[in-house]
Amino acid sequence: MAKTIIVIPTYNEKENISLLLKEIFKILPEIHILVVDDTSPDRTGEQVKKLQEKHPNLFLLTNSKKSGLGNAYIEGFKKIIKDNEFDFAVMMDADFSHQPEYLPRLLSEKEKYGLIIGSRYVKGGGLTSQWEFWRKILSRGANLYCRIILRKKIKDWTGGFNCIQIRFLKKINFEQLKFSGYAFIISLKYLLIKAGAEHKEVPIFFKERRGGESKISNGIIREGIFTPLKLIFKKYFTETIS
Ligand SMILES: Nc1nc2c(ncn2[C@@H]2O[C@H](COP(=O)(O)OP(=O)(O)O)[C@@H](O)[C@H]2O)c(=O)[nH]1
Ligand SMILES: [Mg+2]
Repeated sequence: MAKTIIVIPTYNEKENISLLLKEIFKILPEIHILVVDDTSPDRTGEQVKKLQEKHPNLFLLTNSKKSGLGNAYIEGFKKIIKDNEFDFAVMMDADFSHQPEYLPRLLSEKEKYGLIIGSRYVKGGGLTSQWEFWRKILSRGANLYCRIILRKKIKDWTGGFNCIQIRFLKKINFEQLKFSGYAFIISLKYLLIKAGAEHKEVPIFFKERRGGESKISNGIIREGIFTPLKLIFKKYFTETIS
């Protein structure tokens, strides 16, 4: 039977992680979950360990230092590929911005599409009104910019709530994905589609995080701005030179 694992990167999510994990297992009791924690100083990892006693399908991967969201996903994906037990991987934040009740919808056509995107920018989707104006503009602008530069018909490039067929994940060279934040998510979607994954966007409403603080930084925003250009330059040069 096809098996699915949800990968959740965490850094200082002690106010959210236990509640989130319990809620996911309530909705999908058979699901597997891998939390990738960068030794959060608030002891997020300890909470996961405690829940492991009750949930045998809950795994924890611990990195020794904070290395960014992208690195956490890469570590998680490498482990899943090595374990060779799963067919689908879901990417999900720990802060309730990605609501667990959307999981069944996100997973409902997983056999049909290599990449299913939980999308804020398709009909029926939406975004918290609590986001500051600059964050809304940045997100809208970034997505428009990616659509123009990368020329694929995705509306939500930066959204991190996605379901991926692992057979496509196996085709990706993770060395090309050494980014921390939005740049990682944009590049991953781009490379999955280049590897042959068909995509579909399903609407989600993105909520403000429940507890704790965002880790978004100027560096992450800068990286998000330059990476689509790098991707397209790389494509141009490899296609014209080879
Ligand atoms: N392991 C790990 N997780 C991270 C890191 N930075 C952010 N995260 C997690 O990635 C998810 C999204 O981060 P968040 O700060 O909410 O970003 P935002 O939603 O763009 O404000 C959350 O689950 C964070 O805990 C990191 O350096 N390492
Ligand atoms: Mg968040």
